[in-house]
Amino acid sequence: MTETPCRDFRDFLDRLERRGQIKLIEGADCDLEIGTLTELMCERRGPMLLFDSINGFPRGYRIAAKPYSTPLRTAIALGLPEDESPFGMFRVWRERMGSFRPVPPRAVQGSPLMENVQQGTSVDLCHFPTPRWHERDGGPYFGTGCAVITRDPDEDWINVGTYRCQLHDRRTLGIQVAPYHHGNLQMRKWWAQGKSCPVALVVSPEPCLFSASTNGVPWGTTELEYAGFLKGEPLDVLSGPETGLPLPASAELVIEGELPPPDEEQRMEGPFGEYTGYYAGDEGMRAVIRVKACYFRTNPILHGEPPLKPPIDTWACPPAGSVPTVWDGLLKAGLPGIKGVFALNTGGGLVTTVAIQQQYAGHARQVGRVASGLMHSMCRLMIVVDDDIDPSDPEEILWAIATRSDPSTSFEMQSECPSSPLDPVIPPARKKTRGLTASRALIIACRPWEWKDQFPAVNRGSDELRQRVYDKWRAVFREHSGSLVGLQEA
Ligand SMILES: Cc1cc2nc3c(=O)[nH]c(=O)nc-3n(C[C@H](O)[C@H](O)[C@H](O)COP(=O)(O)O)c2cc1C
Ligand SMILES: [Mn+2]
Repeated sequence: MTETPCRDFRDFLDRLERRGQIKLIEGADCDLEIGTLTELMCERRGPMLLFDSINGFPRGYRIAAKPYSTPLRTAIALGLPEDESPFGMFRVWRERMGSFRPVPPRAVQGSPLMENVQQGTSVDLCHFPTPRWHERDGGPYFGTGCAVITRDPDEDWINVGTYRCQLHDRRTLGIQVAPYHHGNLQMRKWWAQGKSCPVALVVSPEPCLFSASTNGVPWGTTELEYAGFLKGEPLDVLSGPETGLPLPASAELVIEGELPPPDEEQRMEGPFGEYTGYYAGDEGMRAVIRVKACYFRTNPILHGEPPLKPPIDTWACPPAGSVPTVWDGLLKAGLPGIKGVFALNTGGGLVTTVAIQQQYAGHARQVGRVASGLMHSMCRLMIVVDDDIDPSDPEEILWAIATRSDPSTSFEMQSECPSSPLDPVIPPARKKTRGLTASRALIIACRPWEWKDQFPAVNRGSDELRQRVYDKWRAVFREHSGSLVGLQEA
C-alpha cells in the first residue's frame, strides 16, 4: 500500500478528484435524471459523477454516484495495486484478509456528523435529495450507498450490513433485507420478543466500512472490527443518543430509529432495479424504519449506489458474495492446485470461474463439482480453467472454453441447485411456492488431462523471451502498463 488508508468518505473523494476521476454536474433532477446520467457515464467507464445544486435542493447537498465502479477507483479506495487485473487485486485483498485480527472501534464524544440534528417531529428526510434511480423503481431510494447497524438482543454484538432503504415519507423508510442476512436474523429476534428493533442507518460510510458492510463477515463478528482492521486503526464511533448503537463518526449522515414488528407496521417496498440487471425481486410488504433522529454534516455528500445492468459493477473488487467462501472451501477440502476463484461481471456469482493447475485425471471436474456445491446462491455457469488463464478476464475465459472444451463431454448439467428470489429464470409461480432452485452447467475448459502434453502449444512468446525483450525495450512500454503476464517488474 503506497498511501495511507482513506480517513473518511470525503478523503476518498478528494483522492478521486486529484486523479481526475470526478465530474461535477449541476442542475440535475432527482427524478430519473441523476440515475440515467449515472447509468450512461458508468457504461462509458467515465469519471464518477458528483451532483450538486440538485433541482429543488440547496447548493452543497451533493450526491456522489457509484464512486467505486472501476477497478482503479476501488484500488484508490482500499489501497490495492492499480496495475493488476481485477483478479490480481483480489489476490492481494485475500492475502491481506488472511492476516485479519479484530480492531475494535473507539468511542469518541463529538464529530462533524453532529453539526446538524433533527429530532422527533422535526425529522424531515425530504430535506435531502433522494433519487428515483430507475424507471420502474417503487419510489426514491434514500439508502443505497449505506450501512445498517443493529444489535443482537441475546448475544450482544453489533452487525453492519448494506441493505437498500426506500423513502416512504418524511419520517419513514422501507427496508429490504434477505432472510439469511444477519440484519434480518437479528430483527426477527427482537420481534419474537414482541419488541421493535433499534436501528441506525449510515449514509456514505467510509470506504473500509462500506467494504466490511457489503462483504461476507461471519455471524457473531462485528463488521466494525473488520473495518478497523482494513483501516489499520480503530473506527471512531459516537454513542447513539436514541439507541445507544455505535454511530460511525466519519459518516456524512446517520439516522436512528426502530424497526417495529411486522404485525405492527409494514409497507409496500420495491421493486428496485437490481444487480442481476433485472427487476426480479418484485415488490412486497416489508419492514419499515420509524425515524427518531437524523444527524448530518453541513453540506452532506450522499453516496448513491444504484445497481446497474451488468457488466457495470458496484464493487470492482473484491468480488462480494460466494467467491471467498468457495475459494476457502476448496482449500479446506484439501484440493491441490487451486490458483483462484472469481465471479465475472454478470450479476453476483452467476458466472463463477476457478483456475487450477491440473495434477491428476479427474482433478478439474472434481474441483468444479466441489466449487459448484459450495455456491449457496445463484450460479448459472461454473467454469474451470487452467492456471495460464486469468479467471477475471471474460475474453480469456471464452477463449479457453472455445479452444479447450469439447461440449458433449466437458459440459455437465446439474439440476435443482439452490438459487435466489432474484434469479430471473425462475417463473413467478414457482417463486411463490418457494421453488427457488435452478439448473447449472459445469464447464471444464481445461486442456484434457490424458493428452495435455500433446495439446497444441499456445501462440505467445515464452516467459523467458518476453522478459528478455521487454527488459531491453522497456522504454517502449512506459505508457502502456497492463497485463504483461509472466513479466517481472525489475
Ligand atoms: C451495493 C450493495 C447493495 C446491497 N443491497 C442489499 C439489499 O438491499 N438487501 C440485502 O439483503 N442485501 C444487499 N446487499 C448484500 C449485503 O449487503 C451483503 O451480503 C452483506 O455481506 C450482508 O451482511 P450481513 O451478512 O451482516 O447481513 C447489497 C450489497 C451491495 C454491495
Ligand atoms: Mn454480518
